[in-house]
Amino acid sequence: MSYAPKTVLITGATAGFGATVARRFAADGAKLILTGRRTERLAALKAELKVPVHTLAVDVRDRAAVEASFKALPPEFAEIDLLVNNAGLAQGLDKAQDANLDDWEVMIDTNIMGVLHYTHAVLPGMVARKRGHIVNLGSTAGAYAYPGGNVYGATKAFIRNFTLNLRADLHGTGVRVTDISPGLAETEFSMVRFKGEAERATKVYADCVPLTADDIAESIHWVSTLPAHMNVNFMEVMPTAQSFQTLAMIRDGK
Ligand code: NDP
Ligand code: 8X3
Repeated sequence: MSYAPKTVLITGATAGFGATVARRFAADGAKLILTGRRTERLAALKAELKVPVHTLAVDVRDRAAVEASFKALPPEFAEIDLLVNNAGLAQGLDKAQDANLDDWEVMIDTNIMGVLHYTHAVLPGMVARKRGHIVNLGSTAGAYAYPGGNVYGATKAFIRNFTLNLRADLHGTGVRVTDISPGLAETEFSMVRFKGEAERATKVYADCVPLTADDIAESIHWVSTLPAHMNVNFMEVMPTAQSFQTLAMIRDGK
């Protein structure tokens, strides 16, 4: 028998995967808690969706704000069945030796600390209720190194390892945990990575068929609606057009 989470919290619901996951669970009639920094987009999504929506205009990096927003949850939204730790970003594609330390800090604070802030906030309730599910957005970048991936890839490797460690700690509680690791998917991701350089961002998806936000929303929906006895630990999804290259070698000094 399949399972339907009744209350779903999605971080980073103002764009890309997060907005699409919100629409997917709204189609099921779930109550939604949606977060992001762009308040006008949160308001527009709330107006669009025909289900109860509670918005939290919170920066995931701000531990105190995340904690306060949980304490202030209206009672009808307090019992969270599914947390989708989606908010995240890459900043820059420079090699480590040329990279900006501020960019590294933003990626670590968002992709690692943001996930920890939300995970820490939902776990006590999920464990007490003996049900719940945390879906973390990893990335193929966490498994396969590429030039310029450096800290972004390392934050996603953290997600993979943290997800498995959560599984170990949550043994016997009934709480499920999943790492969904997409490959190349067309969202606002590259616009953010390249700090608004539209031409550069568009080239990332040119002349190929990348994943879409819908593809990943369907994947997240599938793992989150499986019967309670099934836990997908890790799911890696690539566009068919994407695969692997060989290891690099310097030959004759070139
Ligand atoms: P988008 O840029 O389209 O969306 C990112 C979302 O994260 C936005 O809603 C943004 O909201 C939110 N966000 C970013 N920083 C913060 C912050 N400090 N506080 C709160 N919210 C924040 O990217 P995607 O949808 O593509 O990415 C979603 C996740 O998927 C990320 O974790 C990304 O690393 C991962 N991923 C993406 C892939 C891709 O190719 N697109 C592939 C693999 C993984 P706002 O700006 O309003 O705060
Ligand atoms: C995003 C996918 O390949 O741009 O996580 O790093 S990639």
